[in-house]
Amino acid sequence: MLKIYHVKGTRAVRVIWLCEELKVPYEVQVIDFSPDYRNSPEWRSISPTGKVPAMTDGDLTMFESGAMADYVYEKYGNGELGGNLMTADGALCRQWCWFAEATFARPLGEIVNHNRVAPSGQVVDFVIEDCKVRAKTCISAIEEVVSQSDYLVGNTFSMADIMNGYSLMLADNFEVLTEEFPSTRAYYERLGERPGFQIAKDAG
Ligand SMILES: N[C@@H](CCC(=O)N[C@@H](CS)C(=O)NCC(=O)O)C(=O)O
Repeated sequence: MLKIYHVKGTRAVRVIWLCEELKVPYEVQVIDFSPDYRNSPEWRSISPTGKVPAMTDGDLTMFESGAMADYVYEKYGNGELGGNLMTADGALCRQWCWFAEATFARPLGEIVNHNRVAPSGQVVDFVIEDCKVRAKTCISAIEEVVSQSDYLVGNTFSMADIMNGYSLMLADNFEVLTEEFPSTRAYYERLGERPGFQIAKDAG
């Protein structure tokens, strides 16, 4: 069975949510998020940079939430929620999946990291503001699409919505998902009604 190493609110939400949508059995192993544990040889043997999430499936051990989602989809998805990469819809789905982590989550993660590593009193407002501007550019890209369709790839819910739903959750937490983006807010609320997202957000 899939084992998803998790800490509440981390990118493991994506993988748990996908498993819920696809009805793939999984177990959640909550780990200690302290720097000490994440630097330990035990955790580094599973996740070499000490980050969360990670996942095992039998002898296979993986890190990177997007790769885990791809694996779950390819192995257990029966073509649901991702389509065929060699079709336009399948290609756009992968485009939005990569966008969610490589482009959209990046400035949001930098806000977390900067707040965490800057010595007390030395958080640089400009850095935070710049990250917020970059995140808003990403939300504008989403806004353009979801003002015309229910989901990121037409009107069919897909893995792209799971990957970006988590990034929007971070954006909402950082108050970057503002009233400037009414269609994205409505889209995010639509995603929030899905039981799989609720279960994944509450897990851990
Ligand atoms: N690209 C990685 C990012 C993993 C990541 O940054 N995870 C965060 C939690 S959501 C983390 O472990 N942060 C602690 C750190 O960076 O030291 C993925 O998608 O899995």
